Amino acid sequence: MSIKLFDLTGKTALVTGSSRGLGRAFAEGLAAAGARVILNGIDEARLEETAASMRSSGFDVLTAAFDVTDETAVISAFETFDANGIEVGILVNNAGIQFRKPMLELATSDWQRVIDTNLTSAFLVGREAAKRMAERGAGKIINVGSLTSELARATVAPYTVAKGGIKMLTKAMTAEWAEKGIQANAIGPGYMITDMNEALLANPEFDAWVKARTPARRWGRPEELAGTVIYFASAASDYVNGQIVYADGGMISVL
Ligand code: GCO
Repeated sequence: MSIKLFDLTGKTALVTGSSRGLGRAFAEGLAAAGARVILNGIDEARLEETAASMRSSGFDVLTAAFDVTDETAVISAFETFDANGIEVGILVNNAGIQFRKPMLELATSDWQRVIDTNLTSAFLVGREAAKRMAERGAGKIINVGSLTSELARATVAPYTVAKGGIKMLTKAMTAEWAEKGIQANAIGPGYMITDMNEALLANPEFDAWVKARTPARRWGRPEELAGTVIYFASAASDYVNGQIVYADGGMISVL
């Protein structure tokens, strides 16, 4: 008997911020498990480029360009899904930006921009998805946290606060939506090899610190997160709610 627990055939997954980086890795993992994936971002050209690449791998890919921080745009996007008979059964709230500056020098506008993109967007998109999931009595929401959901690092305060909020938003979603058949959980990636971390990877001291501070003694590769997102998107996690799983080489578990 082949295990169907992790099979996403017949499911549609929306992954926000998925034209590159972790979002693209999540989309590719879900597609490989059988899901139709909807790529999201604000750069239509980049979205189409990623979609074409994934389709050449045989994946079923749609694109939806909208700004996840714009409530009107989010509502309109889901109305378009409705009009086209597209049921988002899996949502990965991945969209996020990084902005590194000490708080004493941080402009409020930069603080707000990070909070809006990394946290409020998860509420805006999550609310629209959950309205429809609740009607169907089923849904999977996977929020993307961070090591900074638990621990702070100097110069990334708004990112840290947003990611801490992602952890608690996941629990708030559980408190209100688990009874509606929606499982909300989170993934906490460690230090991953992505464009967002390019400056850190290029910094020999920071690179050495990550390798010394991580029990696995290396940075993570985005594709190494696919298994966790498939787990949370599949029937294998139907009785799992409000959890955050750290895929971080062990960093969060040691001093
Ligand atoms: C930073 C990094 C981190 C990692 C990740 C760790 O500046 O410290 O960008 O935020 O990207 O979030 O989990």
